[in-house]
Amino acid sequence: MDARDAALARVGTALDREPGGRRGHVATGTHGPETRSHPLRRLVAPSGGVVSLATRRIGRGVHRMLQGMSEENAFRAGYVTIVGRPNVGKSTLLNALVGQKLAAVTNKPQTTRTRISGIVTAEDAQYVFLDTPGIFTPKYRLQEHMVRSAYAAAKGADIILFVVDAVSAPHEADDDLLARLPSGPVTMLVLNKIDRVHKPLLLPALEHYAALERFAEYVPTSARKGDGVDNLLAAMRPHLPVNPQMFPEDQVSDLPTRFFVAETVREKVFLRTRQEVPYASSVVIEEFVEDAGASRTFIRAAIYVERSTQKGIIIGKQGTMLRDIGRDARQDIEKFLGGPVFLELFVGVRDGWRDHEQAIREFGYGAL
Ligand SMILES: Nc1nc2c(ncn2[C@@H]2O[C@H](COP(=O)(O)OP(=O)(O)OP(=O)(O)O)[C@@H](O)[C@H]2O)c(=O)[nH]1
Ligand SMILES: [Mg+2]
Repeated sequence: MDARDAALARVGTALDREPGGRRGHVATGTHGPETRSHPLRRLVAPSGGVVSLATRRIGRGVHRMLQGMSEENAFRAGYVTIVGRPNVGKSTLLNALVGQKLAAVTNKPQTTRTRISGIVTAEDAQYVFLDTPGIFTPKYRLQEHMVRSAYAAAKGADIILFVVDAVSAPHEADDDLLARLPSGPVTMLVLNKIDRVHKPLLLPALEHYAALERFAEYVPTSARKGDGVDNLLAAMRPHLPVNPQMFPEDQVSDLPTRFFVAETVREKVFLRTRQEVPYASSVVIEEFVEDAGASRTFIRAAIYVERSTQKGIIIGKQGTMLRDIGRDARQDIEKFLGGPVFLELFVGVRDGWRDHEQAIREFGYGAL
């Protein structure tokens, strides 16, 4: 069987797998859907900063090897970068894989601006996922940073999940993007949004990708419905390197709580505004105080836009828009933190910040 036939055989298997079905080792132990959907105060690093690699349980994988267990059963851990064009469902997929809302999701392209980590720990593997900004041709400096951060995350990955939208696949722009991705990491095709396509119509797209002989696996998913997500985890495991666990099993990201709070506010701005306004917006957490006595968290956040006309739009008539954004965001933040939140929002203007290196860095988008 040549490489193309082998790829097509895997495509057949991918289509035969029942969406949502559970396969093998991934479905066992601590990693049932029950545990993955728990609310999350335990998930992220403390609000103060990035948590360093944990040492707890490090060495377990090595230990097992020494005990003479086969490679197949050894603990595996590695980095999995999720890449693709804007709006294909990368962030929805990250959230589905982790089992909780981490990344902002909207129907507008270019929602994600930085790498977002999400960690899944199973009995026999730890997956450190990196959601990335959609890759496209950048027009201004912020977009250059976005695209660069996506490529950088792909470069350092053990596995690349190349996500395409089943509705438009196969798409020339996807092929161009694929050609620009590093060829080192194992690359898997994720054909997402299959809930929007009649199943037989997926076959031509899968055949197109099989003919490229580039992918180790082909996994159809509906990230929105959670279909195929467990298949995807199972398909990834053999491609992870044999490694000890890198993060404690209850840690869900290495990003600080503040980051997710800011992203929640930005998501609401994206959802409630149109045209240039969402793209000109950025959110900075100015104050984050956990008041143990009152058992509530006080958060003060600034929404920055580029022009005073945009400021007027975000505030809205008699402040109605800002009030709605604040209410939507507070509800999600309370779910995320698992307790009551007092959220104060204000709006500031930073002229043309998307083209200013210093502002881009201040807003947290210029790490690379
Ligand atoms: N029908 C359907 N819609 C989906 C699915 N996955 C994602 N979407 C929708 O597609 C839109 C974009 O989803 P995102 O997860 O933000 O896409 P993204 O690739 O992260 O986009 P960028 O961050 O802009 O690159 C949202 O409206 C999602 O609800 C899916 O499996 N089925
Ligand atoms: Mg995204």
